[in-house]
Amino acid sequence: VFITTMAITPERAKFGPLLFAGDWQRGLETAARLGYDAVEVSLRDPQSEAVKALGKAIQSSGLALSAVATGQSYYNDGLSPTSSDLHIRRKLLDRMKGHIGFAARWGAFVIIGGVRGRLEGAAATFSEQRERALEEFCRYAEYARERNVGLVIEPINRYETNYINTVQEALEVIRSIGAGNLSVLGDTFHMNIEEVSISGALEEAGDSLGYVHLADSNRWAPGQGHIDFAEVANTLHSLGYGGYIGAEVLPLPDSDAAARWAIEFFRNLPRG
Ligand code: LER
Ligand code: MN
Repeated sequence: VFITTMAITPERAKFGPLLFAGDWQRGLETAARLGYDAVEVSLRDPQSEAVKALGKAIQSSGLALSAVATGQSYYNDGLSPTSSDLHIRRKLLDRMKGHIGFAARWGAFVIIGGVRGRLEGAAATFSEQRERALEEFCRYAEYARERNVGLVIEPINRYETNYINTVQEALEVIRSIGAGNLSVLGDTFHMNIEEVSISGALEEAGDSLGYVHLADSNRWAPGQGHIDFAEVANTLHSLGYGGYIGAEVLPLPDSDAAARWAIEFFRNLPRG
């Protein structure tokens, strides 16, 4: 059996697939009422008052915190680990340390997804930008390891970023960094675009699969598009995966319906 979670955010985000954006009280209440085990929160500035209040509310909600998503530091604030500007990389490192500290209170994961940014400018500079990003990931991993926090690297489709698009690439990055607290986040929406086979890619990740986002082909709740989630669930069972499955979906037709459809769908997935 999987552990269910739902992605929400305390702030309006420049990133679509988050439920109850800017209304996290209702997000938490809804997740608890529908019987989710946990919530995943997308945070911008971990030192903000909103995040402090959110932390208290999660603690009293009875829900677990599954993960902290970090992409808003890039989407909203342009902080990227690829940047040649040390000041930007340091500012992002401080943010990531804050996210890791927040996650540590629940033993939650921290996601390295959209926060990677994009390789920009002349193609000749791409490899040094990538190298810089990997060095930053090393710093995050080291800080997280000291706090028993796992980091998950999320392959993201080519229309959103131009590096680490596939599970294969994420595994190579994990191998080259060589930290024991790094694993892969498989998001079915991205995998549907990038991978030859979703199940094949999950199998490739194998023991390095740390976390899963389930969204359908159109990024609506699972069941609203054409991904074969029975096959996905059976593959996860065959891998012995018993971790989180998270609804990271567009708030369509609205957040309430998407949250309800996702948990109902999760409950009806084939059991291992
Ligand atoms: C985040 O989990 C995600 O799936 C990406 O689309 C973020 O850019
Ligand atoms: Mn995702």
